[in-house]
Amino acid sequence: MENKEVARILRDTAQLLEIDGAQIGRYRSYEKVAELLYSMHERIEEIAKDDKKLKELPGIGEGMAAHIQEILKNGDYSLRKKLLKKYPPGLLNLLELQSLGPKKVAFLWSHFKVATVEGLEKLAREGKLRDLPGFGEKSEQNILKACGQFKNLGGSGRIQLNVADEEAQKLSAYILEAGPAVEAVTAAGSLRRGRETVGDLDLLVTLRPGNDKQKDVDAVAEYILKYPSIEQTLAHGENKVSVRLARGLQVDVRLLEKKSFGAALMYFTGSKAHNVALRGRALDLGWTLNEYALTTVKGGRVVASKTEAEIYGKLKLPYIEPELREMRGEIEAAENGRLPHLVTLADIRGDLQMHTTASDGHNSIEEMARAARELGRQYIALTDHSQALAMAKGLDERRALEQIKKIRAAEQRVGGIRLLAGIEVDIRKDGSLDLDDEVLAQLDVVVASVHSYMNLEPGEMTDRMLAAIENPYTQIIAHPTGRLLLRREPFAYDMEKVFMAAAKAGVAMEANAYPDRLDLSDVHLRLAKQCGVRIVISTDSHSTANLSFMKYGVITARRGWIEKSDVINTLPVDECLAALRAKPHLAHAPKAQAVKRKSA
Ligand code: DGT
Ligand code: CA
Ligand code: CA
Ligand code: ZN
Repeated sequence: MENKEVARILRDTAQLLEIDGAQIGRYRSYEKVAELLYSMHERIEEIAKDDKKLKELPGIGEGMAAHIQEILKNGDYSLRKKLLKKYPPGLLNLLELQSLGPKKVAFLWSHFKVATVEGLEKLAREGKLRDLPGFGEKSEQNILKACGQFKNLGGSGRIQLNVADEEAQKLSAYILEAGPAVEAVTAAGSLRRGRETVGDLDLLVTLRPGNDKQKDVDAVAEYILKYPSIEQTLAHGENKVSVRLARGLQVDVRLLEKKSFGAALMYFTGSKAHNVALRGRALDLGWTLNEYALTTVKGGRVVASKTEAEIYGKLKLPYIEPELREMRGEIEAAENGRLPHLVTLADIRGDLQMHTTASDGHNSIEEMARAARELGRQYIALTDHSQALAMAKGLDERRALEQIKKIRAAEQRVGGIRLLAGIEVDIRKDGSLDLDDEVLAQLDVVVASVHSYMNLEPGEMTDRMLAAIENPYTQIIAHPTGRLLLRREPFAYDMEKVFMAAAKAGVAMEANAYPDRLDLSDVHLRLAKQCGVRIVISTDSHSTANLSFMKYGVITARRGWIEKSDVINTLPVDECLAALRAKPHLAHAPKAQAVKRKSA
């Protein structure tokens, strides 16, 4: 289990205990361990192999160690389950709402038996909260706002793309072991289209032709239902099983014959709107299209069914990549021969944002470099935070200069990969950058981003971004909208105005590949491209493991119709550097004196 998952279970428990009216010390002990796990670099699963080591961690005594072992063994915790029998799980959603702590949630529960966001929203709208002790009109309005945000952020149980992807890979690997009848397992649905969040998984299992088809289907279905992390079987039909996995993820598995694979893949990849358009097109041509085949209306003769390309071909269209199938103009573009040649993971040569132990990363420069080289990257930029992010040990001028030297030295030692000295410099409230020009001038790559004052009025935020772009040292704006998927809304500002300014100044915009961010989003990437902005796809890695997040950035870019030629880090290193905005040359050599004075 991932640290995050264990932490989540402990946090749920802490919150449920608080609702339950437990002693403060009791629930705080769970909360503290959850916090520790969220921030810890080593895997708890590893540590827990030695119970003694586990107990050496701060805040983990005999009892807590046993709880953690139980969670690692069972994937859940008996106390949490017990509390969830007493209180509905919806209460945990209420706790996610900003402006509602466990005390208020407990009160609302005891008073109104309200346990869902919808229920709470209704009470707030009817004005039933304002007169309660400790609430008031203002707090009622805040609750209403928070409910709206929760729903926008997909609080309806959608999960992040990477989690869906990992679960799909695990389950697919399991199904492939079912026996010789199984030929392939393919993910369809929103996961295949690369949506940033996924509602449920749709897997297609293709079976080899055998003597007794239904017997094979039944045997494979039985096998799938034995998958260890299934929490509940939702449906078990003739060619389909639906299950819910631990942590709520729902999966639809469909078993089918190879001959209808193309039609099924097309149908279950969606999107629904894209399918509807294709079906209409088929009808115009005198055919019907369903999940089994494209057939003639009269007589039901099969026209095409084996591959998607064949079916698109019969519909007089070139193959349309899954990421484009959202009814955002892809069919028209396909008709006119104007489909984009989407960027691919293999096109990526470098990675221009990542962190090391110098700020809040978990690995050294050298470890990051070796891991990136292993993945085939030709160059990376090490971009630790600047001083404003004190919590993340951000670099001041003196440390930034030291870091440049360390990066140069590491490049010599590692070999086979170019290491660029970078910074992720904070954009202050007024749009100025958080480090002196003398230092920014010496860095190979200056990435600028917002980490504070995130709730400015749209006008003020627009001005702040424009000011950052105006600064001649800014080369890339990182995670330009600051959103955190399912947790924080994007900043509200005039995107088009900012993109136009960036294009004019030669400032690139980041497609941040970190799966919690995916920022810019697909829609914003497309707008940026239309404004003439160049794109950089970066992982924003905080550990060597994160370097492989690149694929999520690429798939998001593909959904934004981004082509290889739009993406700077598809270029060889020297061309990439040349494509970044040229920084002004300082009139003098950097003044060591000035730098010293500033940091003293
Ligand atoms: P999700 O799960 O909410 O992230 O989104 P999808 O796109 O995976 O949606 P899902 O799981 O409901 O269905 C998977 C695909 O199956 C969907 O993209 C298109 C196809 N599909 C499902 N229901 C219908 C339908 O009623 N009509 C059509 N034309 N296609 C459907
Ligand atoms: Ca789905
Ligand atoms: Ca589905
Ligand atoms: Zn950042």
